[in-house]
Amino acid sequence: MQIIHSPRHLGHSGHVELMNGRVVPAFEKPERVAMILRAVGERQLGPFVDPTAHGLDPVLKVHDEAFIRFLSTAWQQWTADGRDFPALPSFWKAPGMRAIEPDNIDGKLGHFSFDAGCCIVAGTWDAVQAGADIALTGVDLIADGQPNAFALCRPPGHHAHAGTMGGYCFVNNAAVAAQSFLDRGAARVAVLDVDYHHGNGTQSIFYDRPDVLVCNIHADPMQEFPYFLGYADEAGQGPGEGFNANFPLPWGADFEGWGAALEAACVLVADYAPDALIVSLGVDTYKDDPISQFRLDSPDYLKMGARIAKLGLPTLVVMEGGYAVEAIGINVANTLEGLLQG
Ligand code: SP5
Ligand code: ZN
Repeated sequence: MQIIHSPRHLGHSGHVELMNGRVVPAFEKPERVAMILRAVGERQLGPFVDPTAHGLDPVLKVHDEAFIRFLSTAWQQWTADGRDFPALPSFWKAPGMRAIEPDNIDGKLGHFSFDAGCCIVAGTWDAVQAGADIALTGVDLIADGQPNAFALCRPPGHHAHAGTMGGYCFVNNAAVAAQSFLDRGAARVAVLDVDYHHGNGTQSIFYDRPDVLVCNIHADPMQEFPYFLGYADEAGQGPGEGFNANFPLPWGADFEGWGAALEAACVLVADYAPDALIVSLGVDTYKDDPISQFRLDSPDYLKMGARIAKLGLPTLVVMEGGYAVEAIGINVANTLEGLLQG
């Protein structure tokens, strides 16, 4: 399986997040990629491939222009105000306020975010652009005939909406890839999001469209981030009705409960008969993940990969979350191995 990655993610480092009322070192850190590279290398799941530059046009097909302009200039504006430390939002608009993009950088940070999980540093925008190129290169490989590919994106993407960052995510790599498959001739694309957290951004981007089926298996938002999306009754709207499916599970879910949800999601994907499948792969479902409450164990990821392989679809795996750095490599490698061996 071709594994697409870039060292440019390293520029997004040394950042912080707001967690349980405190500013702490970000859980989403560069070591995650190092550990994944080491594990997939040792298991010889490669070859490794560099991304090719695709520019911003494919990103702008799913994201608002003003949001992308903000991302590309935020660090410059933050430092122009004399701040030489990482940028975090601390103000948000409530319902009843106006959806205006203020001139002030603190106003912009609030306008374009839904939490204080998306810290911006000097190298963030370059890392984000590299991530989108990694996903788009994966689409190219599959469109050119590869049966599958692994886009080792960092930072992750599935919480990013068309015009909003959050949950460590800036550009929605999986959504950019799904749109690119369509633009390259696919009639239908399915996204199967197995990250512990609901992929609110991906759901939102495709919510009123029938050409992308979005299935999410995740912690119940009644208990867990992102809290305000990801409930079982969200089925899509307008022409998109019936093309969104959520499988919220309680804290403590192990592979028995989780695997049953995967089975149900796979049936939906198979019935949809897409031309390509995108797996938003977060391994924060792991039992020792520091911010999550599911109980999957490392061998379960082999079963996960094997079940997805049984769909027999061209499959692009896009990296999302997973914060137990010591196990992230094994868990990702197991998923890919399961996928390869069926
Ligand atoms: C891509 C991805 O996995 N993003 C996740 C962002 C989660 N951010 C909020 C997590 C809140 C967790 N609260 C529990 C604290 C445990 N000490
Ligand atoms: Zn997650």
